[in-house]
Amino acid sequence: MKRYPADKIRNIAVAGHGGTGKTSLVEAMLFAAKAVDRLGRVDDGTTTTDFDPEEIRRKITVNAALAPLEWKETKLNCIDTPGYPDFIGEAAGALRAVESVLIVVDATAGVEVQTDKIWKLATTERLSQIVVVSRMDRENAAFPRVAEGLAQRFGRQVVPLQWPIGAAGSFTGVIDLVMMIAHGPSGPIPLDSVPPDVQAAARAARDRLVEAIADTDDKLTETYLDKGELETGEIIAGLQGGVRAGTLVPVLCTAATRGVGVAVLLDALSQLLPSPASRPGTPARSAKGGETTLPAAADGVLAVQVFKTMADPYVGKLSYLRVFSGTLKSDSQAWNANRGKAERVGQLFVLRGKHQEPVPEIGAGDIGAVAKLAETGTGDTLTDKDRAVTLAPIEFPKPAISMAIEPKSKADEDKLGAALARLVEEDHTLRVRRGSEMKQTILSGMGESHLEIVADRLKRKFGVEVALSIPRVPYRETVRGHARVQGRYKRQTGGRGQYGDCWIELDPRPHGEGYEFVDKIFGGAIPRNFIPSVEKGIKEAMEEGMVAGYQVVDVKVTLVDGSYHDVDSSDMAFKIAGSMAFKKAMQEAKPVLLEPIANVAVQVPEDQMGDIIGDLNSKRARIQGMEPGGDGTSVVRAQVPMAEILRYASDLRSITGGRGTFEVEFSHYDEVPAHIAERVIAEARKQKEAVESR
Ligand SMILES: Nc1nc2c(ncn2[C@@H]2O[C@H](COP(=O)(O)OP(=O)(O)OP(=O)(O)O)[C@@H](O)[C@H]2O)c(=O)[nH]1
Ligand SMILES: [Mg+2]
Repeated sequence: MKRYPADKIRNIAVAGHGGTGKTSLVEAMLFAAKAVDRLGRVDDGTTTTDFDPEEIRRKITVNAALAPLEWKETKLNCIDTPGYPDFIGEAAGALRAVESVLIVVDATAGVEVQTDKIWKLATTERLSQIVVVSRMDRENAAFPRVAEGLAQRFGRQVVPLQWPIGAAGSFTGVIDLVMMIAHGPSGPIPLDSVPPDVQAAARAARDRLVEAIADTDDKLTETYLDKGELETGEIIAGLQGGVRAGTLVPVLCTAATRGVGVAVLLDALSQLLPSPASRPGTPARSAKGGETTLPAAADGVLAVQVFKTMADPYVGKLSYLRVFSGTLKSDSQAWNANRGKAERVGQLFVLRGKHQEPVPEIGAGDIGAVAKLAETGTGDTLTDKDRAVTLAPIEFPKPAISMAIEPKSKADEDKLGAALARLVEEDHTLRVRRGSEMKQTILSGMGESHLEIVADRLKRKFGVEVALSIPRVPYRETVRGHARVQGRYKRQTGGRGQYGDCWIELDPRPHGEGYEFVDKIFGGAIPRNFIPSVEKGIKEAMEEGMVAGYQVVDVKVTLVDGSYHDVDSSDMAFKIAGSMAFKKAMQEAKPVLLEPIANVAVQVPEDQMGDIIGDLNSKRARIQGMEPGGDGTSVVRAQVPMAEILRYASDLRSITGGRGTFEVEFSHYDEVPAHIAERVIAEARKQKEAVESR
């Protein structure tokens, strides 16, 4: 592929709700532009952008993938993104690399949950938008209804640029409302050949389009009010200006798998969307501390951002990058401004799906890839060392769900840590944490499918087999009462014996105040050098717990008395005595189980509030308040036992159809109600027996 200057490039993320036909549309665009010579199909696993085995098996997009194509003197760098919420992090990365988003909306379903989310992201990132109503050939496809729904949801500036000829099985083409030209299956057809009712609908839609264009600009408004019409030249210029400024969002329609409307869509993308050169420039921070704006100039300071990293056990890692300014050359040196390290840049590629085409350089405004960067991760800036700049970091959504991950064998265990480290590097919505208390490795991600895919990847890419399970709750134990007991350890049969003896008192301390040890030994009832041994024994017993094997917290232990033997007493004997005393004291001092309580904030559409509160109540929640969350949503705050919300991401998704979001943070420990404690204790006993019988 030849090199295009910045003003001939359009960078476009294709985004939208899951299953709306994004991948099929990208494939159809590649085919129409002759970038591929056969039209792949999602259902056959043969598309360019869903090339990963996980995508082929599930028939959904999991990874953002590149699909550059050439169309009438311009290069369109399309990025196919996943629609399922578990993989929205991929869309977040892709949106950073582009000026525009093509939002795909299904012709039967209309605006859906993920449409809203992408719309918000696109608006925050100030991207130009075009909507395409997809799958127009399906039963019940209804362009007018979907277009009206879009305008109601997002405003009147979201307006049809085309009118469909027919719908469902008889969808055969589109009328371009600017030129009033009909496009049939194989090129322009006379407008008169279109049924009269379609012509009439198209004329009415044209009036709305012209009005919306006039609205975007004071001068156009004046002309329109004067003449009651705009000239074609004014309409086109107004359209371009409005789309570039984000004040106008044209709506088009396609049936990608049949190739209807695809060429006209490509025309619109190349004519209406901004080029990197037409944007005001990219904000960056210079090494000296000042803010600058970088125009997309090939001879400017180098500013390249990695927006996606793919771990590959054989090729090493592959970094997807966007050049914002300057020119990145193959086999060169660059400076990683985030890590303050030099980076060797190897062979650069233009990437289409998994197909790599080596190129000598990638210029400002363009997108490409490079393998085996040693120092650079997603979000990092590569720049010139002596004029270093840093681009704003990419914000990824926070993980919503956690699972415990366990290797299936010893061999798996040895490889797991390194493999996880690689996957975390490629996926910024994934976190790994070693839970010290429960001795489990905890994997956090966007949803259950996300974590299942991580498990698949571990196996396929790194040969590591793992099992996922709900994490164990870190219960704790404490006491409510007082006890005074003796712990005495005595072995005196032949040879040198063992003798240790102590008296302790055990008392509760307020929640969260921890453990306290008080030494009240006077007159040498226990020699000073053995007192640390007694405490060591107590602390070890505390780790093991007494009620259900959980760590004991918030207790005060007072060492009050004891006795020793001149020859037989030892560190070991006093440690055992301490441990015996503590276990006995726990039993006598009314032991109880504590559980972690979380502060939870759930944001949902107002009309779903009742369902959410009902569900929270069934989870032993204490509702603390409600407040408006903006945009027709409410936020409910509650304190909920951690044990009840381990699968809340899935519960919330099924109650709200994906409209709800939530945040959880640890608050404090509280006593487990008796009937639930019984269950936890029984469960712990069962597990202990299972371990012992192994
Ligand atoms: N009838 C019809 N079906 C289509 C069309 N485009 C896509 N489909 C089908 O819709 C389903 C989903 O298509 P995809 O292209 O995978 O949708 P997607 O938006 O990429 O899905 P995700 O990436 O998983 O969000 C597949 O079964 C496609 O064959 C179309 O124009 N007409
Ligand atoms: Mg897809």
